[in-house]
Amino acid sequence: MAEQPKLLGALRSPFVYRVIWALKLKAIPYEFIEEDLTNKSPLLLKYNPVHKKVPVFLHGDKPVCESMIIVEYIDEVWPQNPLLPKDPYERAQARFWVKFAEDKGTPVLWRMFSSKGEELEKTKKETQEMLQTVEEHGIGEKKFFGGESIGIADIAFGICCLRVGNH
Ligand SMILES: N[C@@H](CCC(=O)N[C@@H](CS)C(=O)NCC(=O)O)C(=O)O
Repeated sequence: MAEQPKLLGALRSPFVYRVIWALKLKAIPYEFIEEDLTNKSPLLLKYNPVHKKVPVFLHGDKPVCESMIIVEYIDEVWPQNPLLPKDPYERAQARFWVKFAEDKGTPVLWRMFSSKGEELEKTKKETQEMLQTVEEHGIGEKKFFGGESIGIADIAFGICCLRVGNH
């Protein structure tokens, strides 16, 4: 039997949940290794020497870093319950919203959670505008970004809800 993949993570890291969700949606058994980010393990430093951050996905002894790159990798290796559409144009659209989540969605929301006073009013407004953009142009009348089933853009944005849930 092939060795289970391993996920180096920390359950307080929102980025790690993207990988957990992808693995769960595809019903892939894996081993979770909890990292102490205040005292990083030799395993983390070995497998993510560039950023030294979680998540790191270990497939055999091959490490993959960066949450959304890991999600795409998992989708390519385990094609059941696909997270990216087959159609090239729809794939481009899904990647557009993943990039939007990375560049704009999560940074705007998290700035709001850590701001106070006047800055909070400004970041609240930015967050409302960002969410309105997602509603109008990303999801529209659909259930998920890609239509009727959860896809890669939903996974990218999902951590916004996690953050909300933590506050
Ligand atoms: N862009 C990365 C971000 C990962 C990240 O920021 N991970 C944090 C935990 S939330 C981390 O490992 N921080 C440790 C550090 O900065 O030293 C991804 O999407 O995987």
